[in-house]
Formats: sequence, structure tokens, C-alpha cells
Amino acid sequence: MSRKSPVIIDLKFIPEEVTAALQTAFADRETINLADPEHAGRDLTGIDYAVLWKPTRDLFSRAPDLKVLFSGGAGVDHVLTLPGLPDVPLVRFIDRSLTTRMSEWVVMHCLLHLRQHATYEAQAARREWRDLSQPEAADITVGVMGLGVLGQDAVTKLRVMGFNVIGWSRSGKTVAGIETFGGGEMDDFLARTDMLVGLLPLTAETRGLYNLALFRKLKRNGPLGGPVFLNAGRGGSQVETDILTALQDGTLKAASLDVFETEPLAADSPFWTLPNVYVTPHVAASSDVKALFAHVERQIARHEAGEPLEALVDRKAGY
Ligand code: NDP
Ligand code: OXD
Repeated sequence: MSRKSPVIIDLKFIPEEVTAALQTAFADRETINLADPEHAGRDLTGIDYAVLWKPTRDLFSRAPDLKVLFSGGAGVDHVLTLPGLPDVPLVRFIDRSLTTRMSEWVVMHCLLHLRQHATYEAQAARREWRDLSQPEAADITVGVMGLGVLGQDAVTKLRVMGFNVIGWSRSGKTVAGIETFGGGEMDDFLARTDMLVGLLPLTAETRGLYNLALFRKLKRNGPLGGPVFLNAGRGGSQVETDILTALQDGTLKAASLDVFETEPLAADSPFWTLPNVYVTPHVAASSDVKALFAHVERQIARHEAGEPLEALVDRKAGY
């Protein structure tokens, strides 16, 4: 019987979660967890598979024989930008728990802004008992940019909460019950949007997309007193100096940001302390490590049986 290739694990996740998940995963083959000092100088030649999240930059020179790469997350920009990227299939992570987590984050933050939670928190800190006029979800149009696996689930759950929901994607994807717009219809989409939710991958086309010119095209006369920007896609798609300008000059009323141009966010970033901004540390939809390894095992089994891989990335499109 032919030897089963080991699997390289190079995941910048919570280390204890990776170690715990490896106790039961990949029972029939060796795993090389690069976070483990025992593998520091390990020869990685002749290895077929690697599971990666923000991997070490010299990985591909150390492991020159990889046959399939697995992203530890739904996004793949962290792999596609690595030096020496081999021309082999790249599989991303699609998973029910990840999708659910993202929709939780999106719905929760849309509700926080709808229900003026930052103002109530500030009032509570001052022990101030005062009610505010309350718009309804149905008065607000949430515009979701990106209608992939995550965007489609988010728009459906936002609808359930009563928001008026529209969506935008490159191909103008159809989603039942939701009005959608194609790539060339962005201005029409923005003009209707009170809360803009970014769920786009980072590609050459989406880099720097969320800028002042775009924010100025958002609907201005909605019941929230100004548009709100939420981003859980990638920080490289936003221009942070423009977000700050927009928050200062009233182009934006508020924001929720899970992703940043540079992560971790610097301790002296103004975003930490702005009263109308919620910051979360790129955790909107963290990967469940056990589910990730089960997905990788399934894909390796398919690959070795000569079946097509699932969740394959289109390297040319970049997602
Ligand atoms: P998908 O690949 O399933 O969907 C991507 C969507 O973006 C598609 O609708 C696609 O359009 C659209 N799109 C891509 N490029 C453009 C463009 N230039 N103009 C307009 N639309 C575009 O991705 P997922 O939904 O699974 O994930 C989206 C992103 O979310 C990931 O790439 C990742 O960056 C981010 N993410 C963030 C997490 C977090 O914790 N903050 C967790 C997980 C993911 P079309 O349908 O026409 O192809
Ligand atoms: C992902 C992420 O891409 O966590 O899955 O950002």
C-alpha cells in the first residue's frame, strides 16, 4: 500500500484549539503542526498537503512538493499573496458554523445601530434614564456587498429581522426575495442603502473600494440620521483615513469594523475610542478547527479517490 502523505498544519489560530482538534483528526496520517517547536527545523520536502491560515512566509520554499493547499478560512488572500505560491489547487473553507457566525455578527451589528445601542451604553455610564425615538427595521435598507456563501445567508437572516435588504455582487447574483444589483449598478445600489455591509473578498478589484467617494453615494436622508458602514470582509478593501474623515464630517453616522488594513489594530488607532464605532478583532466568523480538519480530511479523501475537490478557489478571480 502506498504511503499516506503527512499534512502540514500552519494555522495562526488559538494554539490550544488546534492541538485539541489534532488529537482526533487525521487518524490515518502524520500531521506536522508548525506551531510545535519540535518541528522547527523539520524537512518538509515530499509532503503533499498543507492547511494554512496566515502561514509562515518561507513555507513554500521549505515545502516544495505540495499538491493541494487548504485555507483555514473562507478567505484566501493570505495564501494568494505568499511568495513562491505553487500552481496547485487551493481549497477554501465553507462550513455551516462559519456561515452562521458571520450572519450572527452582521445581524447583531445592524441591530446595535438600529437600536442606538452606543447611545444607550453612554447614557447608562452616566446613569441617565432617557428614551430615544426608535426607527423600525422596516424603515432601514441594509445593502450587502458580496452575495457569496456568507452574503446570501446574511441577507436572508436580515430579512427575517424585518430589514429591507438589497444586495450587490459582481455577477448580479439572484437571491430569492431580495432585490439584487450587478457590478455596473453600484451607484443605484448605494443610493438606496442606509446600512452598508461589506462581505467581499480582497482582490485587485476590491482593494480600497470602501472610500470617501463611495460613502458619499450612500443614502443621506434615512431615519438613522446618516449612513452606517459595517465591514467583516477584508480590511484591505477599506480606506481607513477616509472612514475617519467620513465619521468626522458626518458622511457616515457610525461604523462596525471587524477587519482592518493592518491587523492587529494598533493600540493608538483612533478607532478604539470613537463613540460611534464598534471594533471587533477579526472574529466575526472564526473557523471551528474541528470542522476545518473534518473538511480537509473529506477533500483529501476525494482527491486521493480521483474525485474533484470541492470549494475550489478561482485563482484568476482571486476568490
Ligand atoms: P464567496 O467567494 O462565496 O463570495 C464572494 C462574493 O463577493 C460573491 O458574491 C462575488 O460576486 C462577490 N465579489 C467578488 N469580487 C467582486 C467584485 N469585484 N465586485 C462585486 N462583487 C464581487 O465568499 P464568502 O461569502 O464565503 O466570503 C466573503 C469574504 O468574507 C471572504 O473572502 C473573506 O475575505 C471574508 N471573511 C471574513 C471573516 C471574518 O471573520 N471577518 C470570516 C470569513 C470570511 P459573484 O457572486 O458575482 O462571484
Ligand atoms: C476567513 C476569516 O476568511 O476568518 O475565514 O477571515
